[in-house]
Amino acid sequence: METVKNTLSSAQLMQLEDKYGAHNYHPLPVVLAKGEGVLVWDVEGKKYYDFLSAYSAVNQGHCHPRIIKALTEQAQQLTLTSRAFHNDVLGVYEKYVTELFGYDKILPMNTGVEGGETANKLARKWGYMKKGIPENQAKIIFAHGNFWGRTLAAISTSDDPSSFKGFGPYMPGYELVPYNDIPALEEALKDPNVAAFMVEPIQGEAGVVVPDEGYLAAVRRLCTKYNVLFIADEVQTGIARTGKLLATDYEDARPDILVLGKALSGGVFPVSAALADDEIMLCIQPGEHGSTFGGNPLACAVAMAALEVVKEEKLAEKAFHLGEIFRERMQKELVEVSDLVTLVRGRGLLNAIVINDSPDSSTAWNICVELSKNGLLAKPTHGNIIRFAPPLVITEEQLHECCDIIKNTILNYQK
Ligand code: IF1
Repeated sequence: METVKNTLSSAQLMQLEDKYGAHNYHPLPVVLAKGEGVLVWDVEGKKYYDFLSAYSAVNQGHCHPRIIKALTEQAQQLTLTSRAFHNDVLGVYEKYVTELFGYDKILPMNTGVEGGETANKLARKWGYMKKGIPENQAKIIFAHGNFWGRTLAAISTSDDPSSFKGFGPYMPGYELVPYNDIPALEEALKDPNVAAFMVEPIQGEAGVVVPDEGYLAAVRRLCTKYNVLFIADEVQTGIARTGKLLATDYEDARPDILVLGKALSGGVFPVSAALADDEIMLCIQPGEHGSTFGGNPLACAVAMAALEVVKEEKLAEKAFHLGEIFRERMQKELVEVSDLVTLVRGRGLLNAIVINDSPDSSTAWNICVELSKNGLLAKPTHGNIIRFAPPLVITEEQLHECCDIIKNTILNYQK
């Protein structure tokens, strides 16, 4: 059956969204109709480099043929059984993923925040069953500036009013410490009721905040010292985005619970997971956690293909190398030249520039509108920070072309 070809204009489609859709986003005025690799096209056929990658879910590039093939083949075979029964894909996927990341077991879910919620439940259960924390007294520590999703638990750990304001009351049992502050973390972990510390190896939403060298290793050491679980939220930093398979691979910092999402499926299907060893994972007994779609055959087939692409196309190595080129060019051609850009920071192909204006100014937004006119899509985070995260399949030549677009757009920008 032919797919219905859209005949509406961008303006008409934006009007439909405005009239019939919740206003829970403020997108750039661009209506996309096609994606392939690092490129996307709008309804009128204008081409863009995608420098957001759906918030690092499309690391493998839009509509990667290998992943789409896995999707379409499995979709004609079996898509969903629920976990009331076994299926012929789940066990194969579980073996593949646990061996790839080096854990005993995986608990498959769908969205990133469900992966985080699963990690929180595992940590609490482990706290009661293994650490001896009194019932309902377990605490989980988070860092200021954290973002792990939009559920009531996730916003209960947030210190960003745009995430939590107006949605109370909040989930108890959470405490915050400053990010990248080891003494403050050690002080918090001394509390015997602390079950876990959950942290992003690089804070994405906070504006690609990279901690000091050694921070992750110190987190690992302190969690071991105080018998606290180290939960790494690698939903955005994982799957080769920062130049290693995992951002925690940069240091001796193996998490006790690893949370994955986004590019685990290459952006083709919602797939997330929590991985842990038996001592933690087996604290959840049958019937104590799950989800209708968690671990469905379609998700498993897509995720295995998505991970194969990461390995075979050496996307982590590419991200590492191209990220160095990107930051060097931004440093030399923008930071050292224009007073509009104060710094560039990031690892691999997860980078951001900080605009020299107040967080509530519209400068970063306006620059992103100009960038879109010049054929490159990016979006500000936290007002004055612009994140640049292209699909990891971008070529060196394309990266240089995009650096030219970014440089010229910003140097020609008039406030
Ligand atoms: C939105 C932000 C990014 C995440 C980390 C878990 C999740 C996310 C580190 C939850 C999700 C998304 C959510 C999306 C925009 C985007 C985002 F700006 F919101 F914060 F990437 F930085 N851990 N991040 O970044 O995964 O449940 O969404 O699958 O909510 O606007 P999810």
